[in-house]
Amino acid sequence: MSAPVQTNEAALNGNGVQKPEPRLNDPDTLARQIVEKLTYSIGKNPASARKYDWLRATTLAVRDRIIDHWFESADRFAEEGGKRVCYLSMEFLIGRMLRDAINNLGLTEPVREALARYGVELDMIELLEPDAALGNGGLGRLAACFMESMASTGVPGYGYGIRYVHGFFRQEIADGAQVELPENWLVHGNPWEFERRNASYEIGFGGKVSMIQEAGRPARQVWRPAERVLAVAYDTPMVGWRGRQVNTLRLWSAQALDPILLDAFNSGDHIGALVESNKAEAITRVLYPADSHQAGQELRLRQEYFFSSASLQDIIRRHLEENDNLSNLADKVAIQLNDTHPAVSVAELMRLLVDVHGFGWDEAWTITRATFSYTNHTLLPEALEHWPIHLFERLLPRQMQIIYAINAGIIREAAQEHGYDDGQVAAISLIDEGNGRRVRMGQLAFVGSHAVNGVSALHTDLMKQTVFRDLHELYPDRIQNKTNGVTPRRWLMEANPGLTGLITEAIGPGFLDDIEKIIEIDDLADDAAFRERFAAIKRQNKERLANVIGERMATSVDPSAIFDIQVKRIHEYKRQFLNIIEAIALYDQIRSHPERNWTPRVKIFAGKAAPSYVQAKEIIHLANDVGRVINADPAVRDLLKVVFIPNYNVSLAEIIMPAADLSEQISTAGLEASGTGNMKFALNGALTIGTLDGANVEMLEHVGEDNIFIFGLTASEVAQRRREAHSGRSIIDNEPMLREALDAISSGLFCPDSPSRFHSLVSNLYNNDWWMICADFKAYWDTQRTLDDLYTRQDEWQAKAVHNTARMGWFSSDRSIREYARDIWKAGPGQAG
Ligand code: 26W
Repeated sequence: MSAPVQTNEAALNGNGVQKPEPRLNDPDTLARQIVEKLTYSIGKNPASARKYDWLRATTLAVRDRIIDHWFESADRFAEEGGKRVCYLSMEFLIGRMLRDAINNLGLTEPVREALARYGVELDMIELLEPDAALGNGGLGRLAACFMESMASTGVPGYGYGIRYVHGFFRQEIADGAQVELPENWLVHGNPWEFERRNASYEIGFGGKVSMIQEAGRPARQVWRPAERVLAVAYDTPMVGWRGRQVNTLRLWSAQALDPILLDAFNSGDHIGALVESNKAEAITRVLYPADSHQAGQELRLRQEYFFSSASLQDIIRRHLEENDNLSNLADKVAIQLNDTHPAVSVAELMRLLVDVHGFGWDEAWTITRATFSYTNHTLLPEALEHWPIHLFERLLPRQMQIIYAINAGIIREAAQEHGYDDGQVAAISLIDEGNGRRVRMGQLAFVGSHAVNGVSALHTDLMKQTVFRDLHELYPDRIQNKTNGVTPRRWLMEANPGLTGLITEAIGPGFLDDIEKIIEIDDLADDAAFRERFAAIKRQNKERLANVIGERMATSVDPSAIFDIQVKRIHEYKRQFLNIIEAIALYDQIRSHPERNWTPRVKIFAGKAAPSYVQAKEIIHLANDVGRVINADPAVRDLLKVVFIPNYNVSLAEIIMPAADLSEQISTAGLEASGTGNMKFALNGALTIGTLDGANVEMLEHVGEDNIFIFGLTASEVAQRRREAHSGRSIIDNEPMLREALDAISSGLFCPDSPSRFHSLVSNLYNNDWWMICADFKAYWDTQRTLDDLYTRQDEWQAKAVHNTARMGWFSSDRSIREYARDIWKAGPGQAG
């Protein structure tokens, strides 16, 4: 299992081979080489080439330049040595890559000019690139921002994940309801990736474990899997800012060892001959569309083990190419587990060290813990992974034994050194005995790591008090906080060139290299001329979004209205429902009081619901139904519009973030681990209306309480109400606006064809109000009216918007990565390697 199927052949002696000249970056050379690619790599005559061919040719020409930097990075690492970071993540929500690559290489203008010579517009062709949507939401997008920031801050490393053939589903809205369609990002091939046949590994499943005793060696366990599949690497370069460092994203694809069973085929069983191959390839066929529910299916566990084992085998092989043995593994690599999805790695690394490389248990355990660290991204109980023992045992029998042995060690330590009783032991055990016996992956990741982190200050505190309370007591130094961040290259420079230009003009280009320098525009909030230009750019960005809305949904929205935007996965805890109820209440008020001076508002929603999440899909349906009624009602005179933009993805986010006046971050306090959309919006000058949840708490500290609009229950108040078995009924009875909005929903006003469609959504509020929608309604409503009022005083609003942009530098993922590098990985610039 450990040896690569095809070992790296000894490299042919390349000395004396003349390295190609690095590619030049002037428009002339670029123009020439794009046409070369078009002709000789793609086989298209420039005279008849289509836009898509031009995109491919441009990508290939840009890719050559990336390769130059990629090899430089590798050569530098070979020379200087040091520690690599391996970021193991089931999801990388990268989006499009061309604009990011050329921006980071400083090639945007030369490429634009080169293409213009052939009458080709860069802005047009880049839209044809499919989004790499290998993730669901926040966790996957964070992994993508982190890859970019690792390269930008000079931390050498790899991302390891899965090359899903079908990424996150495409969403259409039919009659108001979500419809899921398969996503097919690889149909036209993927010019960014390189298949690496020499990096392939066997991955086993099932079978038996037996003890063997060889003369002169201690007895050892040998796992004989019943099934084996091949993991094949595909590498994509990840380009850092100014191309200083290019790292590798290595994604694994599953293949059968025998593509076809010839015996079966020859005996006439043509379908059976392909069964093995289909079963193997199924492992990397589709991304699970779940972000808050443990899937519980065997295929998911197979995916997790598949990419964990392949990545570890790859890390070990590379280490042994560069070092004598594995005892110094932790000095040379830091492995970050992005949530528990790769947590089986803890058991797998133990297996590789003990069974395959002959380490004693204790030394292997020391190496393992020193190598791994783990990030938790959610406290929602239904999202915490725990696998039934029988499934785990059947699929991964040796890893199950190892987990038992790790558990025995932890329990022994707790009992002997800390005097734990049975109840306390049950709380820290890796095995949940209460729930049909399950392996708790969070506990496994925790004990197998030297550092465990949450993704915002509040979330980290709550981790210590809730999911990991008992383990935290046992290992009080292990949990630390690393607040999330977003890359300012994609989310400011590329998404908002207008604002980037204005800031550059005002304070010079220094902030491009050190985003915290963006604070230098803070004083310009008092400068009327600057504010006006700032507002004019926002206006242009809103016009661009209004055009997208007009094109995709044939709805017209007025860019002078407040663009009030909530975009993110659809989930009850994120409370899109609260936002829709407020829209209905506002609709009602506008109709009842047409004489008042209403501030025009466009409420914009986008986001996908997990296909099996019934309530989330009802919320989407409601948003669409409400929009249809309100938008068609002449009585509201364009004072209110409600739009749901289908198929939210990274590329759409790049248009939406710069166009927002108001960012909705209204989760039930205590439930949003961090949020990162909140940061993208504020960086682009949106004001936030939000609860004291996740990173909103730290955004408040940075932007100041005058520049953010906080409302609602705090996390501890929510916990208190839940203990008191809070329900919505009495609140609804005493709050006419809320009651009328809910009555309107229940009456079928928005869905006359099926009046009971939303009855269960509403009755949940009366009976239980688990997400505190009723509890927070009034505070939310009042805060929205304050914002209406503020928007009429444009000077004040724009000054606050400037302060938001100016003070968001700290929320760069460069800062997050530097903290991980310094406190957890001990890797990267300035760290002893
Ligand atoms: C097992 C199914 C499953 C899949 C994904 C469960 C849980 C997840 C993720 C942990 C969900 C997720 O994306 N969490 C988000 O992570 C972001 C990055 O840290 C945070 O900003 C969000 O608040 C958090 O919801």
